[in-house]
Amino acid sequence: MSTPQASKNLIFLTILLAFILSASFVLAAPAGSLPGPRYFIKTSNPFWQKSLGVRHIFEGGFTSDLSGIQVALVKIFGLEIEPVEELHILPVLPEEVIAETIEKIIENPTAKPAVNISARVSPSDQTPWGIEVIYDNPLIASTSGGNEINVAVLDSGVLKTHADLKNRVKQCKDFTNAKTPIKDGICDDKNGHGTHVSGIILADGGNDKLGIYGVAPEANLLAYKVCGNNGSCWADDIATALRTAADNGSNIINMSLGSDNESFLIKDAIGYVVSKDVLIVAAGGNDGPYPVSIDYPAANKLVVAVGAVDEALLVPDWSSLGINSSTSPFVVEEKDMEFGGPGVKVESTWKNGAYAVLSGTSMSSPHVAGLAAKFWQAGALEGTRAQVTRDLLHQLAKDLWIIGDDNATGFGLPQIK
Ligand SMILES: [Ca+2]
Ligand SMILES: [Ca+2]
Ligand SMILES: [Ca+2]
Repeated sequence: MSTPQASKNLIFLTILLAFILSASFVLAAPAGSLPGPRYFIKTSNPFWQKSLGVRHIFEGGFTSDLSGIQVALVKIFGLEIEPVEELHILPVLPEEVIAETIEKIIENPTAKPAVNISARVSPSDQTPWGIEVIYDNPLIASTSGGNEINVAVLDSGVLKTHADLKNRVKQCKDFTNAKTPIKDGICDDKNGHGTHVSGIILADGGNDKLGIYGVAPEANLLAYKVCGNNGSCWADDIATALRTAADNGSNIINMSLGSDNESFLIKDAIGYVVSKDVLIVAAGGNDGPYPVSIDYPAANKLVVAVGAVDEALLVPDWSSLGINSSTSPFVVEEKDMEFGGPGVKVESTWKNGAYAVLSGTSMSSPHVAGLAAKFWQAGALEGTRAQVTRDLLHQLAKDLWIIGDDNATGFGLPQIK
């Protein structure tokens, strides 16, 4: 039984607690510094949402950046919390490739966004080797396809003004801003990774046709920045970007990012996205050559996982491995690698308006995503296009590595025949 005095005390304590919680939130997030660590708080009570601050609301709870004091207080009050998974973009940069990238940037002292024709820098190859093998044509001069297909790239953003991308950008959103969980019209890429990945999918050579070509140069780019400039990405921001991409008409989503552990927030979002007939393609990971080194979200069976191959179509040591050899062959299951794609010394668009050569499964995934855009079955029955496209990619795969469905390249390298 509570006496009037007891309830007065309770009200006082509640106000005091709210004050401490919000004060510690302010202290925990000084201007200019990255907040975090981030937690999922398992309650939908508005009091806690208000006191701790809401990043994103999900079923059964919400996320927030909590200070040590807040974590301690929340635990005293018996709330269940768990850390939000942190993922990373996945380029591998062997020494020789770093040298090549730096050299390329030094080579181009006008290393600024190419805003006019005089600042134009040419790629070393307009149709790099990855494009040649995907098109199965070593003499190809330009690419085509992807008209009216929307490809969302969840990455470090994009250089919207790059000559080979500026006509492709349809949407640009930032999910990493500390204060505003979704910012429209902003997707600056200070890392470069997202610009590189986007170019592999849909660079269109630019108005002057002197630039580089991606796999499907008529596709539209939805550039969703989910990773900070240091390359790390919070799972709740990714989950929100996935749902936003599906709700904004994406047909295909590329995620050249991953982590060893599965995030339940991303897993739930993938289920939603796939129910909207969207195909998700992701980098298999650069943690090889050990068994089960495949990363999530690629390891999710609803997601197309892509490992790396080099120009000789051999698998580099660092490309992650799935468990295909111990599951049913040519049936995609959890932790299976699904394809091998060009991922060693891949040239593409860069954050300075020029071009860079990078290696990693981050580069393999967009080759397959671009091919999916090219093959997207616009005429197929509503609700089945993603699966029809995925099946077609399986049928067009050229067997690589160990004969049959293998841990490094799954069905093989999908090619245009
Ligand atoms: Ca998978
Ligand atoms: Ca299998
Ligand atoms: Ca094989």
